[in-house]
Amino acid sequence: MGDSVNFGSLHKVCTLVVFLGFVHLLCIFIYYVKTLDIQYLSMRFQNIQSRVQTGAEWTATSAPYREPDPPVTKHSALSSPVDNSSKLDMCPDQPPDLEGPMVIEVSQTLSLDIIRAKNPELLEGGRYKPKSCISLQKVAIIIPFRHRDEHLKFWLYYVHPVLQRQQLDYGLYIINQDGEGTFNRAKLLNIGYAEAVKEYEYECFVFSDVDLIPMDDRNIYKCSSQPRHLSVAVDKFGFRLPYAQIFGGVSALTKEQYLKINGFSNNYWGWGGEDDDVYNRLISKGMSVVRPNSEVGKFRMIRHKRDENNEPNPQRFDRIAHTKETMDKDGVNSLVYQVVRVEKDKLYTKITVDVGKP
Ligand code: UD2
Ligand code: MN
Repeated sequence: MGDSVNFGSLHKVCTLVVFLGFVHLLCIFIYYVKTLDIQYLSMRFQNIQSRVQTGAEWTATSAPYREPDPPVTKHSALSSPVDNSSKLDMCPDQPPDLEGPMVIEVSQTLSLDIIRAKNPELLEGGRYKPKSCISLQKVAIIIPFRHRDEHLKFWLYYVHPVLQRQQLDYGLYIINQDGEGTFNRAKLLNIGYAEAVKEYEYECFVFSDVDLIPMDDRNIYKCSSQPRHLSVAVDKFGFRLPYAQIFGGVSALTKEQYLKINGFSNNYWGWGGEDDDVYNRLISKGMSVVRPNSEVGKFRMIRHKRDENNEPNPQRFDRIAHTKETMDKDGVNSLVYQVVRVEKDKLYTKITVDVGKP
């Protein structure tokens, strides 16, 4: 009897041991599956993060943004022995070679040859893309221009190396107004957009005055989920925002953001107002403006006098008051211009255009 009791308890103990062993194996299996999931999820999460950084996150009303391919697909399905780019990973959100604050001197004499020599990796037309990774964004930089060759040299000298350190896939477009008629900055910017999209699948457009040089390379020339104003602390304005709604200087819009506001007005002739009109457009379409902090957003404006044929536009206040009523008819959908000349240099694509008259 005693033996049979012992045997019974031994049987129970054995069953328990086998059961615990089974539970143990089950736990290991579940943990393993979960680990796989976590790795997969973290990969997805990194993608989502880079989409947020690239401005890919957007409201439900906008057109779908091209999501970067996950790295796994790139290695397996797309790799080929000749095409190295397919083996590359996406560039990191924080480019590794940034230097932070920079000293900007605008007193030395520069030649375009010196600047070309300093930027050996630039391709014809002021194009660049990093060799070691796939850029998070394809960016067209657009500069409205006329008779500011000295300023342009400083811009090229300082900003090209910054854009390369920022690991952008970019192209530089100088939109030069032909003739001596009244200057039209915003129309030149629209032309820059229209010409750039003909050349490459740009996703982001950075519109910059020729005289603004960033003083900190952490201010990345890229787009965000909302329109970005980059030149937040300009020396000329005592390194602070002159007013909260300012959108002039350097600003960045995704293609979707730009098209949503019908681009910029073509009807601001002469100095002023066109930047406030853009701000009105953004707000009226439910967007808001994002900015870097005033340390990262520091800029030097090269000193200059008011140019000839760019006198303050007396109509500007009246026009800004009616942005909402006019914007759907006045913009990239009503843009008319003539290309006079296209010059491809290693440092830039310069497009000389006839913008017409007021
Ligand atoms: C402010 C704005 C600028 C624009 C302008 C009003 C800032 C930092 N800047 O600059 O974005 O809204 O007011 O129109 O808020 N340009 C030429 N040749 C010319 C005239 C102009 O190339 O003959 C180009 C050049 O890129 C220049 C830009 O247009 O940087 C703006 O003109 P500006 O520098 O005379 O205007 P500013 O400094 O008052
Ligand atoms: Mn200026």
